[in-house]
Amino acid sequence: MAASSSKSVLFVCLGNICRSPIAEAVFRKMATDAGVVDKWRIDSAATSTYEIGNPPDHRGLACMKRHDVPMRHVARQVTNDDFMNFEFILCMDESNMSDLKRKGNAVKNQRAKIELLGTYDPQKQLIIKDPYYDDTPHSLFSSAGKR
Ligand code: 6LJ
Repeated sequence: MAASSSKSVLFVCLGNICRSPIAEAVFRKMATDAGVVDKWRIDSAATSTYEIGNPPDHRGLACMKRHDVPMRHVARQVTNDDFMNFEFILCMDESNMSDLKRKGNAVKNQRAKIELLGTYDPQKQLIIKDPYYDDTPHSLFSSAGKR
């Protein structure tokens, strides 16, 4: 199947080590469980250069392990081609959104529909906040309940 006709989604956050690799891993698991993973191109990327080449954050890796969701990824930045090659670019917060809109405007033949991942949340939790500096029992990466 030609890349342009298959279904494709790119998850994007600031550094591509916390939120977007988790979204990618969970989406891939759901597609796998639904038997449609071969129909999809699924990837994630960063708006920034901060963590290029790095693996996912250890807190997210631990969380995915607890939930039996495989996650392996190497952080990369979004490219001009991403805006032509992906159907959907799903990001986490308004800062990601404005960065992506600005980058996308510099690309001719943009195909991607840029949206907040939170718009697909049935409970409409629209913004998925940057957890980088979080280490409280209420954070996404809470280690409470680990033992
Ligand atoms: C340029 C200045 C910033 C963050 C993150 C924050 C900070 C991150 C990070 C998310 C994923 C040189 C690089 C910010 C990966 C790394 C530390 C600063 C990096 C920021 C502001 C509020 C909340 C979180 N910036 N790395 N340096 N998020």
